[in-house]
Amino acid sequence: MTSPVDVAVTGGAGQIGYALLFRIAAGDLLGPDVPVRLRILEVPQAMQALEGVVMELQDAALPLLEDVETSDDAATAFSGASLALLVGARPRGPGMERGDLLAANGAIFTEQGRALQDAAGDDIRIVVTGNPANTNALIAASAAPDIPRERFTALTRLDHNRALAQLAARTGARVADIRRMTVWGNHSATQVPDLTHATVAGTPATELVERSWVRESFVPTVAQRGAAIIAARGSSSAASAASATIDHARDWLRGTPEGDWTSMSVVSTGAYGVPEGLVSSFPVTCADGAWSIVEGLELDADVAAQVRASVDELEAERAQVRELGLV
Ligand code: NAX
Repeated sequence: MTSPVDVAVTGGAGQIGYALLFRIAAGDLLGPDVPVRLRILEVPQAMQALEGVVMELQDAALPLLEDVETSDDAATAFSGASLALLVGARPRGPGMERGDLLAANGAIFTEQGRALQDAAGDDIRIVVTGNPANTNALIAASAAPDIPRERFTALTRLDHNRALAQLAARTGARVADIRRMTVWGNHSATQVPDLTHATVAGTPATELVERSWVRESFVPTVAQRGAAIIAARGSSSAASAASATIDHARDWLRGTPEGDWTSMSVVSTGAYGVPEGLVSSFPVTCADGAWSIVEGLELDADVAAQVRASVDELEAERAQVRELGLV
């Protein structure tokens, strides 16, 4: 057994939190030999519900779970954390404009960025799941100038996993046979699921599926999947979002498999013409706790145009939060 790792999770009383905390405590993120201490942040009005979740975590008697601490104070929750999964966010309420949503979340992610800088461990790595995830990550990073930029990431792994599932279903392959799927851009309806570099059991995906299917079915199905889940389930994706958050953090910490890559929203280095500093989704490989963007891919003309549109949206979001003085 190695020493325990402190993992902070925000929004622990929410529906993603309910799935995520148990998966972490079961060892799905850090591995079967690494004990975990959970540090959960919630808003004061959700602390009672969170106590119920903590009772259930105790009742699961999970051998790797060393300790659970809860707090409604960000610096207390993030104290000594090596990993922070920022799930809690302000949802869009009735009559709320996008600008109001950015402002409400801006306040949350500014405060949490500062608290991470003040209290988290030197090895802190941050995954933002709470929406608008990419811009929330940008805001948190701006509030924590002493934490290296590359430690702030946002979740597009759910979109990546949805793309894998759609291609597997279309080709009759197993998800495990697919390599090199990519999601570019923003975690929003403008996201760009891209199978042009993917292989299915070693065969290029483009040889197995029609271009018309990609354009008319694959891309819109993946991009609209969140809305389809809400329509069917009456509430938004939760277990799959938790699972993707685990996949993202696990691959970052423990590495992507040889010959494959994943999709993560990371601070742009200027690759593929994405303006430096924007938090955008790219194909990345991970090793030794660090990610690197897969460089040098040829972008299909359709994909390149869609990536430009998604990146334009990210730039517009950045301009809005700049106006609000958040970055
Ligand atoms: P819920 O509303 O069920 O839970 C959110 C929880 O966060 C609540 O318990 C709330 O009290 C808490 N919270 C709010 N502000 C907080 C703060 N300042 N500090 C700590 N906790 C706070 O939402 P849930 O379905 O769990 O979704 C959470 C977030 O994930 C939402 O922003 C949602 O839009 C986003 N998603 C992101 C996805 C992605 O792929 N990036 C996919 C799934 C999901 O839609």
